[in-house]
Amino acid sequence: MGHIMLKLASKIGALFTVVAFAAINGIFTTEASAESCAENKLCLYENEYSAGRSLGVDQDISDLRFSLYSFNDKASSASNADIYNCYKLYQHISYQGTWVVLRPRGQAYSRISRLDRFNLNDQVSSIKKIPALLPGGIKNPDCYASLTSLPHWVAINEIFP
Ligand SMILES: [Ca+2]
Repeated sequence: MGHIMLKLASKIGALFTVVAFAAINGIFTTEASAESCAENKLCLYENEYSAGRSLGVDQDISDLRFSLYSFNDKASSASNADIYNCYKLYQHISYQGTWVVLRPRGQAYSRISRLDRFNLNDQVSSIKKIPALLPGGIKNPDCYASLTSLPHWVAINEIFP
C-alpha cells in the first residue's frame, strides 16, 4: 500500500510539474480529445475517454502489430467520425475473437469511452471498415444486427457529434 501511495504521489508530482511548465510558457494544452479525431476517420485512443495518444484509421487493418503506429493492444477508447461507415474492432489479428462495432458519426454507439465494457481494453488487434448501408439504402446487418459478439455487455449509449 505504501509503495502504491508513493508511486501515486510521484505521478501527481510529475503532473504538477507539467501543468506548471505549460502555464508558465502560456501553452496550456490538453490531452488528445475526441475533437481531434480527423473527419471521416475511426480513432483509437490510448486511454479511456478519448485521452492520450490517438490513431486515425480509414481502412481495414488486419494486423495492428504491423502498423507504423504501434497501437496493437493499446486502445482503451474509440470514436467514429465517419458518417458512412461502421468500424468493427477485433480482439485478435485477422478479424478474430471478441468484437465491437462503432456506428457512424451522429448515431448511437459512434463512440466508446471505455473498451473495458466490452472486454477489449488494451486488446484490439485488427479493424474492419464496413459500409453502413447496402445498395438500395438497406441498413447493413454487419453494422446494425448486433453491437458486440459478447452475449452480455454494459455500455453507455454515446453519440459522437
Ligand atoms: Ca490503453
